[in-house]
Amino acid sequence: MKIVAADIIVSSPDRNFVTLKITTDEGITGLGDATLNGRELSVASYLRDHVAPLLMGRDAHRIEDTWQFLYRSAYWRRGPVTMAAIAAVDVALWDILAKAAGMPLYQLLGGASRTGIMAYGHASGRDLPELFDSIRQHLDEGFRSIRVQTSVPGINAVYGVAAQPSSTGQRYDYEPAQRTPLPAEEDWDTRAYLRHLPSVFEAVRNEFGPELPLLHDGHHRMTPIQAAKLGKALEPYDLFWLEDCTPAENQEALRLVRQHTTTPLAIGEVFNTVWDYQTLIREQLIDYVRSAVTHTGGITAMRKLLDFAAQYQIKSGIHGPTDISPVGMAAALHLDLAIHNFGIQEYMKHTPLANEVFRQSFTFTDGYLHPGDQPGLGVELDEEAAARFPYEPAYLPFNRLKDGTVHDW
Ligand code: CS2
Ligand code: MG
Repeated sequence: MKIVAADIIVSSPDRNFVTLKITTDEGITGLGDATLNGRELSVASYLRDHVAPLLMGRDAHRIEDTWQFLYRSAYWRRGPVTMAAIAAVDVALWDILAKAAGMPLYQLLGGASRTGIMAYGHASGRDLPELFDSIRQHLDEGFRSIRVQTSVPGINAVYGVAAQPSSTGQRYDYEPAQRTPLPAEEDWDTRAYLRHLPSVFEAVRNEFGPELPLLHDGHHRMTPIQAAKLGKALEPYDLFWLEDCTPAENQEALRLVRQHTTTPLAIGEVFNTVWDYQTLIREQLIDYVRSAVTHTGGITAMRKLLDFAAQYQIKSGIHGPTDISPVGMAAALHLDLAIHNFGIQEYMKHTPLANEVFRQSFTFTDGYLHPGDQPGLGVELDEEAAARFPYEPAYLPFNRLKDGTVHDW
């Protein structure tokens, strides 16, 4: 089965998405997500100008060979743009293979290892009453695990808190990337955050009890010793995980965090290859791998990464915000269902407009996701609808400290 076309569809139903559609000489098509929030056009160009010509005439079923060819023949390896482009091709070829086999992708990945995929939802609030309402709303929607993000007294805009007006006045509800000509500047104060957050989790535990799995995203903002301090302070509240507690380019930094706290740690959404995890996994410095299929070289690479993690009893916690398209989300769900070392799956719902463009067959029932049993990924792209929403420039915000220093957002 030969590849005869590779089309890159850039669409913006409420937010930008980049989708690769590969077509074969037998008329079977496959989709891959190549969305890199705030840098979407760079991956679209990488695919359109450099990768698509290389795919013409290739055997669509030589997935591993195509992966290695794209990774090694580029000479320049790794990085978010390259690995998102390779991921899109990889996932589209797995979609085609599963469609050709007439079965849902998870069956090709070894079949189902569970009946459903535990998902966590994003609750947030500017204050405790608003946060409690948001948690109740998510429980009513069926979520059985909740990520908690709150505003911090003295800080104007904090990551992950819906309904707070950012410096551009736009709401956070669905999307941190804002359609502004330049990135929005936000403020940050780690000491204020460290003073405030434990009291929030104490209040949430008092209100919702000891059992509800609670997660929190530190969003890369603490130094290793600050992260150690927070992890320790949160131990009484038994978090499912503390995510991205410190920037992890320097993987050894997590040794200091690990020394001081037993709060489980999740890291990896900004990572792109298994190499970014070597020390973290080999030294047991994390408990959950947060990579997205879309940003880590696709199904082929993610399976190898999670197999490596499994040897250290480290589980998956695949990244699933709205800037991972429904195609990328479906790929994650097929992997989630098949792997043994599954931990939890992030689930931020896409908007109705996005669901007009991407017709999905995955389901969410009583807290559990399932990819469905359609052949392939189970997601189709409505190209007419996609054409109605042309690309719109959008940027993620950035942070400055009180003294004007640029800080991790
Ligand atoms: C976040 C993301 O969901 C998460 O865990 O860290 O929402 C992240 O901010 C976005 O993906 C950035 O594009
Ligand atoms: Mg995160």
